[in-house]
Amino acid sequence: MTECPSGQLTQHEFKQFFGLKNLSPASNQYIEQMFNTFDFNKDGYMDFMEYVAALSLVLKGKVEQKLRWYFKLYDVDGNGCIDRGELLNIIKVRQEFKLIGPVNLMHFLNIDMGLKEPKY
Ligand SMILES: [Ca+2]
Ligand SMILES: [Ca+2]
Repeated sequence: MTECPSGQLTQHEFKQFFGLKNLSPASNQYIEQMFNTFDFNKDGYMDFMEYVAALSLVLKGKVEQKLRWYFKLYDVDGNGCIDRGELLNIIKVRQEFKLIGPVNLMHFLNIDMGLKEPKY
C-alpha cells in the first residue's frame, strides 16, 4: 500500500484514492457518508481490515448485505427512513458522478448496483 503507508486511510485520502477533487457539497457529503459506512469502529480511519471488509461486501456480499449497506449510505441522518431530501440528493450526486466521476469510482458504485449500461 504505497498510497497509504500508515495502513490507515483518512477521509481525505479516501477521496484522493478515487481521484475526487472539487466536489459539490452534496457529493462531498455522499463520499463522507460512504467513508463512514466503511469505518466500522468509527475511529475516523479506514484500516486494512475495514478496507478488506468493504471490498468483500462490494465484490462478494449477498444482495441483502449490499442493500443494508446502501440503505446506511443513503440514510444520511440515520433515522431509519430515506426521506425525499435524501433521495433527491442521491439522484443529484449520481448524476454528477456520471458526468465528472472518475471511472474507478463509478465502477466501484455500479458493481453492486447492477447499474451497468445494458448492452444491446
Ligand atoms: Ca476505522
Ligand atoms: Ca433519513
